Amino acid sequence: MKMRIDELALFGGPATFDAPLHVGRPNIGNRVRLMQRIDEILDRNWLTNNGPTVQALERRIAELARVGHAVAVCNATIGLEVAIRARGMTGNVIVPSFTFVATAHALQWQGITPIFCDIDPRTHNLDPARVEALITPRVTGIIGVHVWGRPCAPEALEAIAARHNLRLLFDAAHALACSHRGRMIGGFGDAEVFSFHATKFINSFEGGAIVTNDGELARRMRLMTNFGFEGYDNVTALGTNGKMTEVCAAMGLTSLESIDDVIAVNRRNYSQYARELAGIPGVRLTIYDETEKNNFQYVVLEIDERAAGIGRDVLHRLLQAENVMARRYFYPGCHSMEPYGSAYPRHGTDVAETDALAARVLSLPSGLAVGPSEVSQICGLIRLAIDRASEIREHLARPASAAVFGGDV
Ligand code: T4K
Repeated sequence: MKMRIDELALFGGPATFDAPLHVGRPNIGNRVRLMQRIDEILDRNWLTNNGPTVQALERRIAELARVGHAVAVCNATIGLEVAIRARGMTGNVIVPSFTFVATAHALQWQGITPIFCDIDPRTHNLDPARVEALITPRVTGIIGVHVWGRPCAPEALEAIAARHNLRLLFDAAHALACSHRGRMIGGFGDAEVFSFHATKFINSFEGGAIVTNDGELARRMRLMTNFGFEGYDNVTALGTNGKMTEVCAAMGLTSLESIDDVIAVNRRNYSQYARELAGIPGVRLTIYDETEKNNFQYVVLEIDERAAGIGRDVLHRLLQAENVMARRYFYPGCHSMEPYGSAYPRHGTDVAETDALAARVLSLPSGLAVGPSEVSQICGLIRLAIDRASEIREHLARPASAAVFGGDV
């Protein structure tokens, strides 16, 4: 454990970890089982197009999310695009700016303008009061995002959508196996979309699922993911290719068999981070409601520069130099990314909470690739950095240190 700041890699010391410790390292399930499934797929010679492995995954996801229907897709971005189109969203749609850019792109890709709404800094999610204030005659829907798997005010958004006759979808990319007031995420709004990207706690290499309790909507979304084909030679609707392959479904099913183990490890890592970071000034760990189901996939800090003595960006660079590849999820807000920053420059004016949060957050590594020793060392580095913040600032102010540091903080 490093004790002095001249031992920090930022100032020329050796990195704490020999290899990069990533955020979102894939959790690999039972390899033997995965290979068996892949063998079965090859033996069947049925590789995609609603094969039996995809159907099994869909049943498993519907069961887990306690919904009537699950439509597997090749990734959550396509899943969002399909749900948006199937639900008939047009014109303007209200979304948070504090999200992965896919939420906004899924709209803009289809010529729908995302109206960026600010968040509640306590939940990191859309602030329902602000959503209502943004409704105009051009707004046809709302997409809430359950950021970090924490529910995005589902009842409040459902009430707003009902009051104004708006469509309501949830980007549930982070929220598989999470609950809200005892109900599983998946059954809120018109439909919800999970991601099984490699970096998600359950993965199918790439993939996702749209879930809903609306059978007719599910039927249309399924058609859309397969070019609109309703039987051979019969195209009945505009569609795309959003299908999940059998190999991806095999990975998804195998990954789901380890779900309890992955959640247990995530939870253990999260609790250790909470214990070992407790009391460090200016460092706050985003909390989960322990009375609900959580997947604990994201370990997110908020750094208050005034209290900590150093800002999030200095801490980020300091950790990266140690091979702790912490990430600034989600920075910057979508409103300042392209094409949004140029196309809708004024949309950035009412998202002050988003900008402030995006400047404070730092995601730390967790998952099966991270154990107690790594968590301890990461917490030790954060504690050292903040205990010695004024010396670090002084060091960084020196021209030689700025050169080692890269000079862009
Ligand atoms: N909505 C929300 C709220 C989302 O967070 C996402 C995805 C979506 C929608 C869209 O879902 P998908 O269409 O992807 O199903 C990553 C993921 O690519 C993205 O899926 C995820 N959110 C987002 C939060 O994180 P990047 O651009 O930061 O990925 P990248 O390549 O930097 O990888 C992240 C980390 O994971 C790195 O530190 C390295 C590590 N990694 C990554 C891969 C792919 C591995 O160790 N192994 C791997 O195979 O977006």
